[in-house]
Amino acid sequence: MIKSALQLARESYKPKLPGSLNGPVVVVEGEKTQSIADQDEIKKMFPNTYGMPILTFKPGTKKEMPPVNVGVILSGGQAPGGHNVIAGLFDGIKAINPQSKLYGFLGGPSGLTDNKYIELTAEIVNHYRNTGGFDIIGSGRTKLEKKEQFDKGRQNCNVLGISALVIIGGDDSNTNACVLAEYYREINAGIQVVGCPKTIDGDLKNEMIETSFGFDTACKVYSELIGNIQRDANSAKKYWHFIKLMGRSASHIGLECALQTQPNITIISEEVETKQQTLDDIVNYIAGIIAKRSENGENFGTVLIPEGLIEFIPEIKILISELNDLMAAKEEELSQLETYQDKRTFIAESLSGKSSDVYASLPDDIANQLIMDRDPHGNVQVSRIETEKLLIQMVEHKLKDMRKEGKYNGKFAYQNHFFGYEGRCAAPSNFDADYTYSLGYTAALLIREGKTGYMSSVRNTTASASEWIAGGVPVTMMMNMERRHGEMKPVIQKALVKLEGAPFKKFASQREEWAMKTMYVYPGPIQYFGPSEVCDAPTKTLLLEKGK
Ligand code: FBP
Repeated sequence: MIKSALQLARESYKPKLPGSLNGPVVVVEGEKTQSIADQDEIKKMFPNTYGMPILTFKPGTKKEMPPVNVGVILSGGQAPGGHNVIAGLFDGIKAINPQSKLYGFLGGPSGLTDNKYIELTAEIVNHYRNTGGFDIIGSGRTKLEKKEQFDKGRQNCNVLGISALVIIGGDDSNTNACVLAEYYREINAGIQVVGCPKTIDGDLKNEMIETSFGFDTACKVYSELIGNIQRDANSAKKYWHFIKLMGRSASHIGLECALQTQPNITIISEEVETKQQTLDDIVNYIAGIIAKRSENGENFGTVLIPEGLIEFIPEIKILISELNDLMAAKEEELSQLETYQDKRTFIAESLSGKSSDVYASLPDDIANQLIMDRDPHGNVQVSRIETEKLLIQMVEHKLKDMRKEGKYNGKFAYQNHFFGYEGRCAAPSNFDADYTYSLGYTAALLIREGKTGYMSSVRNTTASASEWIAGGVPVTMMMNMERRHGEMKPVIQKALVKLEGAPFKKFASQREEWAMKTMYVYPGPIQYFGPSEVCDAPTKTLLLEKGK
């Protein structure tokens, strides 16, 4: 592989570890825990892993330990820093005993059940330190949830002498990791399971998990791009740029990018849902700002749109839920219809009156995108729905009407963009490089202590790395019961944007000014070498959440 000069320079970067991990450590057990809600039900479902204490590590004396064989799995969407979790884990288990081995299951969770793996040697791991991507072993979205899969996984681990698995994933993958941990405990399989919080979407976080890895880098990449577009918009003064940003459900990415770049308009899905705003309300809001800016001769601007928005608009949320049920119930019939038009007609006839009207009102592209296959977790693949184009079309219509009524006299020319895949495999920022290496190293320590059903956790991340606190959080602590595919299930609660939280409040207090005045910020590219205030700063979201 030919490496760029930056990659070569980056290879020698030594990620920082929490101060307490720079030498031998002992584990400290905190208070017993309980789930955030539905305690009785969750306790009953996880009799072996419920209620365990929060763990931290403090300096101690070195223990002689036998070697340990560990398997690692990357699950779900790519997020910058995955390779460093593996590097930290590798270094951590070698520190336990140099004879320890790390196996990487290939292509995501299916690698475990299909017995597809490689041994991750020092040579391989060194090649990937501080790089973006998940290509070291690949990732996948197969769900690990059935007993047969668990049993196959156990057999495959037994052959390799694997006594611990580290699953690097988002809320769904970590929920499944916890179910696996519980099952292996119940049957005395002798395999521990430890999770790591990953997702660029930033929606796997809580009191004990300050942020998911990858969010920092991805937001910095998108903010650089948004800043560049804003500078172009402010130079040419002729386009409105509609920019859709990844984030399957939560709008954390959109909010963070707004805080970093101060665009004219940002839609936050959680606000749309709370205020029960319709598609028309959103269109009127955008068109209103466009018209007002045009009065000052400013026929340009930026609009940030979270990719999950479509599922938060009340009438479309109901439509999607009906579509999900309908597509599951009529799978056979639908598969026999060849064209989208046939499928569309069939669906429109089968929906309830209100949803049928909403579906009929959508442009063909969007109507077709809404009936594309769901992902393995049953979710609509929002990255394939062109919400930004839908809004452009509707805003254009609205402006035409406003012009007829004498309420608009500007020029409306637009460009559309979607930023998602551009950021997911970027070289991790220093924050993500350090954070992920620390998460991997901490996972190795949890394994050394015989722990299972825990998520690796590194806290106090707005302080300098030497003050970070490494430990483990029982996954059951983050769970509640939610309806999934018609059934109540124990799941890790997804962290959506809180309207009463400091990041949203800060944004809400400034958005009107950003809308009318052109106050763009141009963050520029991620810096890896240079002054700490330029290279190491965490996201604004994290700083605001920590009161900084
Ligand atoms: P994870 O939750 O698995 O980390 O993935 C998040 C994400 O990047 C979303 O932002 C996006 O909607 C989705 O993955 C895209 O999925 P795919 O990679 O399957 O196209």
